[in-house]
Amino acid sequence: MTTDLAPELCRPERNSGCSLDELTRALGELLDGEPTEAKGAAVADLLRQYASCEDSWRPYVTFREDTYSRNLIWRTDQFELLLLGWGAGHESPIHDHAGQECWMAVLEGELEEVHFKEGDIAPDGAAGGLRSGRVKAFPTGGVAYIHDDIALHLIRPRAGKRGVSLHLYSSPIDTCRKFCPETGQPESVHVAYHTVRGASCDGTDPALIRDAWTR
Ligand code: CSS
Ligand code: FE2
Repeated sequence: MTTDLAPELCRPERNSGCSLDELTRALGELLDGEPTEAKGAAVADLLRQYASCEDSWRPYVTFREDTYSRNLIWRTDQFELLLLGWGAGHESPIHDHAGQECWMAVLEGELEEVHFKEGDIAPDGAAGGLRSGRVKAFPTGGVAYIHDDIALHLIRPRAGKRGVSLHLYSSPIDTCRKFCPETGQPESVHVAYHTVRGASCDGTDPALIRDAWTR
């Protein structure tokens, strides 16, 4: 583990007893071993249950002017649990999920998901544009699932209001592709955290945090 990182950004030795930690423990047990459809359904159930009756996430969410916030709750080699704080008018880029599975539970507000498909690459290598697909709204308590075989997507809060969502990626996503909405041209981007369990890490190299949470 790296030593030059503030202790509050390192993975705690023990779970604190907050019920988000109960959720991460249950998710860890469930996601151990090979992924199956039954496990996927059970993950969605756990997230739905948490979203419908818990607000232990509130101390960990942040909001920013410039973009939606990415707040790390827990990370192992198998999965990553993040809280995202969406301000009114924020929107994610159109992006993929680096071959990983993504579940999103809405904890506050209503979030909209727009699907996209990549067009065929031209013989000269030019991107083939994007075709937009279905648009679906997820109310508080709703759970969405996506994988690259299903679609690319973008996420945004609805109705000029803010929103909060809980994201589970299995495995963690450190780099993904974002797509130009006009041309469909992909670009590889490193993703970063704004906070780790409530402690700001703005300006900290995300690779240091990943190393500190990898055991
Ligand atoms: N994948 C985006 C959020 S939409 S699923 C992210 O992690 O920033
Ligand atoms: Fe996404």
